[in-house]
Amino acid sequence: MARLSHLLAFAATAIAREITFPPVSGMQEPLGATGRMNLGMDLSEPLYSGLMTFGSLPYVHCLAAADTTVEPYDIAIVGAPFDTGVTARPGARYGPNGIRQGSTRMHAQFSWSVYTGRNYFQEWAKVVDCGDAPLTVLDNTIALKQLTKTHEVISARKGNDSEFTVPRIITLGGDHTTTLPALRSTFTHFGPVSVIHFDSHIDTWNPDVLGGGFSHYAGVNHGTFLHIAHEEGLILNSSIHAGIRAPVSNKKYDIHHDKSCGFTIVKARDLDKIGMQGVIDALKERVKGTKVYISVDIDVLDPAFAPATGTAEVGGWTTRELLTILDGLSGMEVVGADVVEVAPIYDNPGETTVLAAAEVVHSLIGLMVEKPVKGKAT
Ligand SMILES: *[C@@H]1O[C@H](CO)[C@@H](O)[C@H](O)[C@H]1NC(C)=O
Ligand SMILES: *[C@@H]1O[C@H](CO)[C@@H](O)[C@H](O)[C@H]1NC(C)=O
Ligand SMILES: [Mn+2]
Repeated sequence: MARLSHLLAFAATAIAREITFPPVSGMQEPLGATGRMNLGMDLSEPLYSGLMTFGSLPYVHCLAAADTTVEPYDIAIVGAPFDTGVTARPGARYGPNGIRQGSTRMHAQFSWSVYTGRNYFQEWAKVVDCGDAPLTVLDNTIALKQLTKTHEVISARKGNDSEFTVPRIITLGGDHTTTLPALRSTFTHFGPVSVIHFDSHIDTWNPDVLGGGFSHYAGVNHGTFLHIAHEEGLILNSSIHAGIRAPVSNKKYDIHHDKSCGFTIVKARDLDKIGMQGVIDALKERVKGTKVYISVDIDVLDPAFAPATGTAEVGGWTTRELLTILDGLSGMEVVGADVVEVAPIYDNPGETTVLAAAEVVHSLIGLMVEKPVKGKAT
């Protein structure tokens, strides 16, 4: 009993203990060299609070009605929530906001690279988030037209820079079908492009092979869009895949057909032989002298690094390897880019996939900032 009363007495003192916070006036000295932190209460720049945009970039209503004045921008992020063109697990319609969620720790004021010493958010380009394209889930034909129109509208707005007047777009997918409207848009402003296609699958399948061949509608999907882009004359025969490892459906035909669509292949395990610099050199050599579209299917990463995707294939690259290869492409004329096939519902509590996808987007922004490109306005 004596013991118990002892304990109770101890508990009483513990409860009575008060934590005294310093007075708020103690925060009134400038904390940062810029004085930005004055009062410790600068509420103007949210970090994982407020309405979510990619990297807390300013939101611009890029799709506003034609007679509305929209503030100019140079690089636009736009979401393409579409996943009804998949042949395996669906879920990429939630990719755009998943990638934004993965970017919440990224901030324009806090993005100085320890590798390059640069902060791509604070150079010549005004980078904005346009939100998502409104796409119907009930009819792919209509949805892809809506996305084509979205790209048309966003790329036809004024650049903030007076010299490089055609804004470039980075699309957050969406399944890989969403790259087709993006390529139609780059064709309008920049002509045919070489595609650097990071993926575990070739995605040049003939619609008659992948899609059953029973309707045109079925033939337009996330495994055939590069065939269609080739057919429409949107891409050059100096295109290249990187990270390929998934099996093909026909021993000879698929690979032969892939070549005729303008592609060569760096396979996933080529990295073990030629190293990251070897891969970078192969990509640079292939697209030399042309304008480039970079499409990153997140399934290029091993499922250990990107489990949240529709058609996962083991034996892929690590996040660090992919980022090193992407950053190694600096100096290219990148006229459009995307990160696709992010299906957040399969992610883990550590948000492995969306964190990787957001950093890939950051690298793509970097490539665009490093090399401004002149396009033709419409
Ligand atoms: C946009 O253009 C204006 C006028 O040229 C310039 O002062 C401003 O710095 C630009 N904004 C960004 C974010 O680059
Ligand atoms: C690519 O196309 C160009 C122009 O049509 C042609 O001259 C060239 O031989 C082609 N290259 C390959 C590798 O097919
Ligand atoms: Mn793909």
